[in-house]
Amino acid sequence: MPICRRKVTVIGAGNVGATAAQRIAEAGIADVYLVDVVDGLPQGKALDLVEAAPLQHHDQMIYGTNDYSDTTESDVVVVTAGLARQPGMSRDDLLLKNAAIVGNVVGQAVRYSPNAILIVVTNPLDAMVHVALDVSGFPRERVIGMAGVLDSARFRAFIAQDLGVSAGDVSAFVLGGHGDMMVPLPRYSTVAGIPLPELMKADRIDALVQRTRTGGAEVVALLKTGSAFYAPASSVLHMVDSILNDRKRVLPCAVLLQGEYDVQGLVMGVPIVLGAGGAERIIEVSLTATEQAAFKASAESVRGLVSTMASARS
Ligand code: TXD
Repeated sequence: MPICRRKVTVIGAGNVGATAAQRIAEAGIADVYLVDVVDGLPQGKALDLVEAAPLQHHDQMIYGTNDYSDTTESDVVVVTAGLARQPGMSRDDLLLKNAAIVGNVVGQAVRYSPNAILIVVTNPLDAMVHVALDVSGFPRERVIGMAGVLDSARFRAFIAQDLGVSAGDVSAFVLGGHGDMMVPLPRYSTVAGIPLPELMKADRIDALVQRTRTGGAEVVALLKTGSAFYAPASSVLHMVDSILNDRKRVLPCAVLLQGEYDVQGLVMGVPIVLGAGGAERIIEVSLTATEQAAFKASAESVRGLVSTMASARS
């Protein structure tokens, strides 16, 4: 496999971060710097991944560190650091705790990599993209949230299973904020170019849409401890690959809207062209009145989180 010495930093060596590091190194697209606040954790996981390299046939380096100066001049920084919700912790508690963590790690990372593209993964996703935008001072093109790639992969997987067709032939379209408020759009979802409503009855589509909305919770309920990480890590790989190889893939990602979709100053999931410049273009599609209403409701839930963070600061 060809070797590539571009540099990707992954902050947070937990389930998503370590698995994303593995995927990126094994894809042969960059060396990976894994960072965590816990001493030994990123070093141990990096060492384990390095020891797998001869068997996985790649020559990428994976370094573990607690020191951001090692991450100097990263091309891409992926932020997965944060806490999961603990018993007794409200969503707002998680919001404020993770806002503090994301603010801290982004501040340190951008000091050493002022030209990097940031991919934010930590939940609540859309709100954490706002924190990363504020702290980094980066233009919106270089601060991008990962959620839509995962949500649409889930929708694709469910459609493929239901129809008994290859998931690779299914293309799905999901807009809006991450979580329950996401807006899957069946009429823009296709199987080998055939619109989904041609292939599936409305009630079946509705069931898959609902399953997609609660896709994260379904995994959490089964695992009992922790949340999904294989598909989230694959989603991160897709985004990193599109950036590093300037593929200009059209992917649903969370970016700051400045008038697009009639939304001003809020981070929302929309289709973008993702290339070497980051979010190079936002693609606007026409929405029906119902879809527009669902998108607005999703935007309002993000606005609520942003104002909770603002009141906590003042
Ligand atoms: O679609 C999406 N965006 C998501 C988001 C899909 C899956 C997971 N999603 C969220 O990602 C999840 O709700 C969490 O907020 C993050 C990370 O999930 P993960 O499952 O990887 O959590 P872990 O395994 O608990 O790992 C978090 C790591 C852990 O090793 C901590 O020690 C570390 O984050 N951490 C820190 N690292 C560096 N610096 C600081 N301050 C720090 N605090 C915690």
